[in-house]
Amino acid sequence: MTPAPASSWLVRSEPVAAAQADGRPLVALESTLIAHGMPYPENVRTALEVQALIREKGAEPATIALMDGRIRIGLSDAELERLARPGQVHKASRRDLPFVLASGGLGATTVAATMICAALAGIEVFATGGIGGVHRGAPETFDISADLQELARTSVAVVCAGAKSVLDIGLTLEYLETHGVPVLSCGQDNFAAFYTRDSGHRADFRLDDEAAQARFIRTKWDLGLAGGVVLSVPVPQPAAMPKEEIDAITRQALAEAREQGIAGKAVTPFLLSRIQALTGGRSLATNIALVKNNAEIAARLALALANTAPQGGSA
Ligand code: PSU
Ligand code: MN
Repeated sequence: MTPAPASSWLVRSEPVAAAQADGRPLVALESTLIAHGMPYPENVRTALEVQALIREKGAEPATIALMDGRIRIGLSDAELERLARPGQVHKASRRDLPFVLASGGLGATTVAATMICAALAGIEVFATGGIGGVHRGAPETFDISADLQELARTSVAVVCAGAKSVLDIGLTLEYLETHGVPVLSCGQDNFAAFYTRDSGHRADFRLDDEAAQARFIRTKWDLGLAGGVVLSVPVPQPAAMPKEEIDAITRQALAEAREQGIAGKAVTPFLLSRIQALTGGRSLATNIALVKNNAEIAARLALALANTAPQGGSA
């Protein structure tokens, strides 16, 4: 049997379909950070605010999730609410996509799965909070997020506040280098560390303005170098957390995860919620601030990319 085209699994919301028909730039948004990264109701409030910020900048937001056996590109407010309420929502990465779609369940897409769906829908730019990465202790646990392999193969630019310090950021950057994924930084030389601005590791290339970022990305894809690009944006200064405090809390959350035998895809949501509890909600405020900031930068990049024709070398 001839398989159905992958695009037949997609259902676009009306605003997304209209934006694509008019050739307006889009920014994809993930849903795992809504369903598994933040508590209700801050999660749905943030998701709505992020969408509004992208619209203000002249791009169209496309929040991606799995519903009723279809990949949904763009959600109504009621659908966002459904995803955000505590309940049975699958955390869906590349591995989980067929299960959630075939069973018709409700699925929140990770960075990896959102990249897959965005690429299928023809969306080049995606804004999130932080990417998954190589976990501390990975040499024993083999816990390396599928986000990194996805960045190696799927051509979407991912705007993020770096990777959380619960991860081994040095090894995460090594892994990305091995797989040919460029890490751009905006506004500073170093890769960001999510709750704090500076991971202590240099990004590969610093490109502060969106026209330069767009030229870089267009050149990569024009060359046939498939795969993603990471654009690291540090959390705005007033919202950043003190490094010593977040480091101590991270160590405690990691120890609790180990003691309780948390493994597999439960690790990241567990650590996030423990850090939120241990900081008395202050890490949540930081998380919200950085996601909003990333959305604005992503909207600017989407507009710039839409105006960046294929580069070509000089003859
Ligand atoms: N980082 C965050 N918040 C999140 C996540 C990452 O700051 O909610 C989510 C993203 O969806 C990311 C996923 O793709 O966690 C990574 O999970 P894992 O480590 O299981 O691949
Ligand atoms: Mn993992």
